[in-house]
Amino acid sequence: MDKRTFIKSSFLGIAGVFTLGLSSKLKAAKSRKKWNGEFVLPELPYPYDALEPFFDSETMALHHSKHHAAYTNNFNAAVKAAGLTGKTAHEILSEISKYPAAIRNNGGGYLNHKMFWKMIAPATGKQPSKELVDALIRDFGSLDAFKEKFGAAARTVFGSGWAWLIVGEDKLKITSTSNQDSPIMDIATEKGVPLLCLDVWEHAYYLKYQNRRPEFIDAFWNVVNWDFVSDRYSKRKTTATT
Ligand code: MN3
Repeated sequence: MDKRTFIKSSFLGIAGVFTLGLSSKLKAAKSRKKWNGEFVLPELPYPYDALEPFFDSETMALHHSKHHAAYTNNFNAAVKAAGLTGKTAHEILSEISKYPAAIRNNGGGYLNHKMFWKMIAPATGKQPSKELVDALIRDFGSLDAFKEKFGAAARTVFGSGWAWLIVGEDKLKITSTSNQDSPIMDIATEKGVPLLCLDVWEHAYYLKYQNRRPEFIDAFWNVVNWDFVSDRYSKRKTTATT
């Protein structure tokens, strides 16, 4: 082998190794797309201070990085212990009557917060779509009457829980749940597809609003992500799959 051929073949050898390395990396990336059954704390679609002054930065940071993170970790542990790995959160919650309390509480906490973060967003002053407004007028009388009724449901949750706007079988409904229960659970008295929810656990508002839950509920209307909620209504989406 002369010097030139040697250099050429060495170069091809290096290029070959490089190409092989790249293609195995691509294969690995493709195989990663298959879900491994582990629930992951979702990133917030906005910074912690983006909902100021309505929802304060410190509450948002603790609520997401501590509370929601704990529900997520505990849900993973409970799912593993019960041998349910591979089922989606929606699948598990829709047959929650079969499972232990740790799955009900932490699975609800995991999925409720995952929905909640998407249903709120930095204030834009936007309103619901015409299609959704028409449905709210049909079922509650007016947009203001809907807000009043939803607010009343949120104010009157005794202790910890959530207020919900759901798509029921034939119309929109307002309901509330205790603890981390949700309208997608088979044990719910009012079942339906959630369009909008509000967390009224004290951890959601106490740092800024202390015992003034009604003020927190009033502030909530400024940060409702009506684009997302209207889109959910137009597609009648079921809840997130994981
Ligand atoms: Mn919470």
